[in-house]
Amino acid sequence: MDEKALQLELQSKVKKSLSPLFLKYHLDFSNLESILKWKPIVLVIGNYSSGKSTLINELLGQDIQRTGQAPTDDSFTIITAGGVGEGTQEIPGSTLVNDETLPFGSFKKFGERFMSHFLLKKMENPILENMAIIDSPGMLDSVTEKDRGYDYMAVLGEIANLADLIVLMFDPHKAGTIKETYTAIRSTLPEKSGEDRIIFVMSRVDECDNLSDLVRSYGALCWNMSQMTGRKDIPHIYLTYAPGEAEPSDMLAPLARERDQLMTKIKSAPSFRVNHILEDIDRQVNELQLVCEAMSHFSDRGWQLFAKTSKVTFLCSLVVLFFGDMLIKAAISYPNETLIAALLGGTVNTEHFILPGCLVALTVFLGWFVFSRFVFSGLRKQCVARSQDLVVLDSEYKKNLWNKMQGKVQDLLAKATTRELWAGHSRNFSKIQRFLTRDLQSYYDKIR
Ligand SMILES: Nc1nc2c(ncn2[C@@H]2O[C@H](COP(=O)(O)OP(=O)(O)O)[C@@H](O)[C@H]2O)c(=O)[nH]1
Ligand SMILES: [Mg+2]
Repeated sequence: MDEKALQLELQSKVKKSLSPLFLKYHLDFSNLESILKWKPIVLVIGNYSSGKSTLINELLGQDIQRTGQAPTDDSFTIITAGGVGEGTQEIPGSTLVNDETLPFGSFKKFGERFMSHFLLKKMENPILENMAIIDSPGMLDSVTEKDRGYDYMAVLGEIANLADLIVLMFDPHKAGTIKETYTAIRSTLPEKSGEDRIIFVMSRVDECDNLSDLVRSYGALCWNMSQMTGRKDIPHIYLTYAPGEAEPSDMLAPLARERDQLMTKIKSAPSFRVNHILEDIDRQVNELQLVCEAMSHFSDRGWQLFAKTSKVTFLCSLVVLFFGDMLIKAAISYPNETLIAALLGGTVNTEHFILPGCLVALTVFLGWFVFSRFVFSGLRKQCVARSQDLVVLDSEYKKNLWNKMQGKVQDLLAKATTRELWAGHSRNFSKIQRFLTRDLQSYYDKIR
C-alpha cells in the first residue's frame, strides 16, 4: 500500500474510533490531527551561519534562501511546492496559522511577533512535491525571549513535534557551545521528538586548515554533545561541506560520499513519515490507555463502595419497613396499628404500608446522600492523593508515561462526579487495547 493512502486510512481510522475517546478523557488530540494533516516535514536547525540555508539551497539546486556570515535570516521559512501552475509565491505567517488545511493552527498562540517571523515559500521543485523543508533562525548564545519577541524554544518544540526529520547543524567554529543549542538538545528535542528523527551534521568542514584541525573540532563537538545529552555514546555526526563554497582538497575527497548519504537521507524523509505517525499514535494511545486504566480502577473501587453502601441501606430499609412505624407510634401514637401488628392480626391492607413505605424511601435517599456526599467524595480525595495506586506500573515505559499523565488523571479525578461510575471505562479500555494490539499492529506490519 502506498504511504499516502496509508496515511489517509490512518487519518479516518483515528478520527472515527479514537477521537471520541480522547475527548471523553479530556486529552489533547489536536497534535495528532495536525501531524496527519499535511505532507512530510524536514526541519533544519542549528547555530547561526552553520550553513543551514546553504545546505537547503544546494539540496534544492536553487538559491531560494539568503545566506551570509552574520545572523541574516531570522524567520522560520517553510519551503515547499505549490499546486500545478502556482509558480513562486510567499505566504505570510498570519495566513498560515488560519489555514485549516495546514498543521499550523496552534501556532497562533505564539503571537504577532512570531507570525511576522513565519512564512511559507512556494516554488516548483521535484524534491518538494511531497515534502516541505523548514529553514529556521540560527541559534544564538546570549539571547532571551525578550530579544526574539516570542518564545523561540516553544516554537522549535512545536515544529520539531511535526517534523519527520530534524537536521541539527554545527560548524567547526562553534562546535556545540551555543546556549540555545544546549537547551534544544537537552530538553526541547527529547520532549518533542523521537531520538531517531534527529540527524547531526557538522558542516563547513572545508574551513578546517588540515586533518588534525578537523579531528580537533570533531572531538570538541563530541565532547560537548555528550555534555548536552548526558550520555556517553555519540550519535553519528555527518561531516559535510558546501561544494559551491569549498575549495576541493585531499581532506574533502573522502567526505564526498558522506555528503551524498546525507542528501539521500534528507530526501528520503517522506519514507519515515508513516513510521513517525505510527509512533506518535502509539505513544498517545498508550497515554490514553493509562488514563483509562486509572479511571477504570477508580470506578471499580467506587462500585465496591456503592455495593457496600447499598447493602447497608438495604438492611436498614428492611428494619425500617417492619419496625420504623413502631418507633413512631411509641412517640406520637400514630398509626393506630403498626404493620407487624396488622400482619400478625391478619388485618393488613395497603394503608399499613404507607408510613413504612415513606420511611424506606427516606432511608434509600439517606443512603444515596451519604454515598455521594461522603463515601464517594472520600474515595475521590483518596484517589487524587494516591493516584499511582490506580495503575500497574510494571515497565519503565509505563512509568515514563505515568510521569507525564499523572497530573491529567488527578485533574479528571478531582472533577469526577458519581456519573463516572457509569461511564463504561473498562469497555473503553478494551476498545483501546484492541486498537493497540490489532489495528496498530497491522499498520506496523504493512510498512515493514
Ligand atoms: N567555506 C564554506 N562556507 C560555507 C559553507 N556552508 C556555508 N558557508 C558560508 O557560511 C555562511 C553562512 O551560511 P548560511 O547558509 O547563511 O548559514 P545559516 O545562518 O545557518 O543559514 C555563508 O556565507 C555561506 O556562504 C561551507 O560548507 N563551506
Ligand atoms: Mg540561514
